[in-house]
Amino acid sequence: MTIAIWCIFSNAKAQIKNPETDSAKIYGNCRMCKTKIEKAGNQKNISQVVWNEETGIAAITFDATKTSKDDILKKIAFVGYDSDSFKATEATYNKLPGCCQYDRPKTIKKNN
Ligand SMILES: [Cu+2]
Repeated sequence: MTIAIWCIFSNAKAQIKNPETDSAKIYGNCRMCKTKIEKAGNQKNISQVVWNEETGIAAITFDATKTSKDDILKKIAFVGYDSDSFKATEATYNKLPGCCQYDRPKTIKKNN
């Protein structure tokens, strides 16, 4: 299992041209979140996302001529996961399974 994942990872990475690497905080809880976050962010030969379930930090490798970190984070927000740059809609978040409904970052600062 571990070896299989490693192979997929190293293959995809090897095929990304003009690779740029970055990292981003993505909010999520569990292994299922990890699968969905990575599935949303990965594009063959274009981008590779590896999300750390414990830290919530995603390592992002991408072909800078074809996509950007923002594009990737947008795709991840689209399936329900907030990052520091993009927020999932309330409706998308509410559709996540209970175990995946992470504590959302508080971004709206209210002026009292
Ligand atoms: Cu989850």
